[in-house]
Amino acid sequence: MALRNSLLALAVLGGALAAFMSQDATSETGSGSTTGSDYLVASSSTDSDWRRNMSNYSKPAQSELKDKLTPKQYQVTQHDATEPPFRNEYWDNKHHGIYVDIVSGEPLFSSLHKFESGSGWPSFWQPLQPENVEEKVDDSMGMVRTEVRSANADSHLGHLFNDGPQPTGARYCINSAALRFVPAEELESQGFGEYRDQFVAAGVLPAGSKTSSNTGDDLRSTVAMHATLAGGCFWGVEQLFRDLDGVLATDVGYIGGHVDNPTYKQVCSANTGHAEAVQITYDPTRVAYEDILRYFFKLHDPTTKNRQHNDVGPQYRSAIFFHNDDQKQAAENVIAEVNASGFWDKPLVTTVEKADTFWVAEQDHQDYLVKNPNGYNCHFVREDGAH
Ligand code: MHO
Repeated sequence: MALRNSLLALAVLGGALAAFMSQDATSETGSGSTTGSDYLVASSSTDSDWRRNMSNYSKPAQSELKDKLTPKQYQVTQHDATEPPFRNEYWDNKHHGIYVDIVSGEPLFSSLHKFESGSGWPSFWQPLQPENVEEKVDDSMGMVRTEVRSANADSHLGHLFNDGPQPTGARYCINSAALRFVPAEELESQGFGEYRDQFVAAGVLPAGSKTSSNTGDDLRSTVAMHATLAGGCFWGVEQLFRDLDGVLATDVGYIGGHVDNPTYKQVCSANTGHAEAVQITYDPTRVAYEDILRYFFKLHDPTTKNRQHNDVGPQYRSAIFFHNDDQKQAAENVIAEVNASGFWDKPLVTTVEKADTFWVAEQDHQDYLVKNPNGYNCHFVREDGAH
């Protein structure tokens, strides 16, 4: 993916975000809910149907769009409106999948490039299908910004800034109302099967579907990956991982139990089988999975079974939840390496478990120690095996 920084010069604005939020929010009507039924191109079933749909695409008449889109979708895509921050469908969507244009269905962005910008709008550091995301100078609102529009439907999508994370430094700040989300599991059935391998490579989808002979090896260097680790109270584990070089995003949640959608209270009861865990999204070109694990073994005590300091119970177990065979192998190797090093004076009790559903924890628990700097924290990085 070519770096887009050179194209971003016009978007550089001090306080652009604040100005964007205060000046550009329009009055909104309608619910803004984007469901499959809002999709104006029929769902299809083969691999690259979206390409076929786009090859002779013509945008529906305004009257039809007005009829089929919600008022908010219509205002955003056809009249360049901006929906309010935090009160839109996808700003905090942590599910994996792709985001397509609400009007045409052309693929635009991917959860594999989504990050938490704090802006209240869904934010991506690069487009999924760059030729579908066009840039245009926007000098409205007394500012010079880079507007982004979809190439086929010419929908207004949002704006592009240059204060995003590496590897691109770009921040595509997009209106949820211009998007429809296609869950990773439905890529093939909705005609976007060509993107499946990226989600296999990231450990989100299992390898070996009918259209995927690729294990994802050749894609691993271009997409973000997940590492899911449990090492006691997830507040402190998340806090330390957030700043590790190569980490793009962190989420706390529950994994490895037998109750769907558990609450913090249920997990605390120690009856659900879940561990408090951190799902780390990382850039494998900047940090290796093995190094994430080595750091993990320094920031918690992996020698106490079902316990981390004062916190006792299976929800506080030390565990590595692997997303693919390579991660499983790496976990076993690094555990053997740390045991052999004598860094800890007792053997590691860390379990290696297959990642099942990661249930994202309640909003209060996300970035807890950022919100509560004096909150409970029993995690620190050891330079030697001191307990
Ligand atoms: N002992 C801590 C654990 C918090 S952690 C998020 C407490 O009860 O506050 O489980």
